[in-house]
Amino acid sequence: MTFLRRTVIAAAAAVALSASFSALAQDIKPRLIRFGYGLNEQSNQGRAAKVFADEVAKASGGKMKVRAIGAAALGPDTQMQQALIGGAQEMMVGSTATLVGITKEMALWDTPFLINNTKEADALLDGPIGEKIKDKLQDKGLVGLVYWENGFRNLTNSKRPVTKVEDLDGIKLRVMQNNVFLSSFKTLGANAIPMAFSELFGALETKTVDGQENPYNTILSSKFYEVQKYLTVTNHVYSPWIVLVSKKWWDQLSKAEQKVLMDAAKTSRDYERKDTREEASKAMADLKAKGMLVNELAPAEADRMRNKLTRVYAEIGTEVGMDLWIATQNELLKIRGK
Ligand code: TK8
Repeated sequence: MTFLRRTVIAAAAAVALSASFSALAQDIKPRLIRFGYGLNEQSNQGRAAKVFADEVAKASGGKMKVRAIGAAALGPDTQMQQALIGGAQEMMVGSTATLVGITKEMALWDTPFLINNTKEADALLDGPIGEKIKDKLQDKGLVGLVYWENGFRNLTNSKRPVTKVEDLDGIKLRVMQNNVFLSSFKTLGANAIPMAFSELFGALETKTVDGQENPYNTILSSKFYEVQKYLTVTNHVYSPWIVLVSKKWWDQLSKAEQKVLMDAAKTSRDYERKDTREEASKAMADLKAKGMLVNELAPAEADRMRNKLTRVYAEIGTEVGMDLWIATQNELLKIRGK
């Protein structure tokens, strides 16, 4: 190849490259993205929201600005979901459990003892079942980007140590605003009371409720140890969070802008799961140091709980549809076989 020919090719390549860069740059407009969440800034949710905001800024050359707004300052999950559907807010992250009223298939994630460990959680959520459920949101005006980890839920209360299901009798227990949770804990004998997360600390403090259930991370970051004496390690359900976008707004974005958000969501997901798991692995010792009395639910007692919940399993199957229910069991067998 002659020198001239090589120079011409190199120049042409440079022009093509810069053309595609500027096309990309034109495709990214200044955007303000209000990203709401329920926990405080010091929580795993808050830290990951910041990672998401930083990634979006970096990838868009500072044009797309994420304002991460925590502590339910934009309202509890259910209110933010409606704001997204209406187009009054762009993004949020929250519990899948509060979405069941909008997309009933989300109830799958509320199934007690469905997922045994984080490896199963990642494979199920990021695999075909998780995708399928996420896609159902589109008809309802929401776009689900990725699942973050809320985590395995444990039980706290201010009354007594819970070592067997009978100990739940009459305990006023806050549950998420969701029929599966309500039904599960009623079946186990608690006086289950649905309530938004944003009201929970106050309700525990004034003894409007005696207890609640959430992953270690949240018990720590929301300072529930200040108002709860007993922690029972039940791991009764794995809870995901889901990063949501208003579909009304998403549909106005260019492909390049959508890609910025999707890539940043994936980066934040990977960061968030790692951070959450690290924090959770140390949290029990932290909570003991804060004065909580911790006991682990014996496997035989967990089995007794599971047996009591047979009716609830049937209810979830009906709610999410038998096809999805069976496909999930099969997918889990596949994951476990690996
Ligand atoms: C935070 C909630 C929370 C959830 C709950 O907004 O409500 O108990 O576990 O993480 O989504």
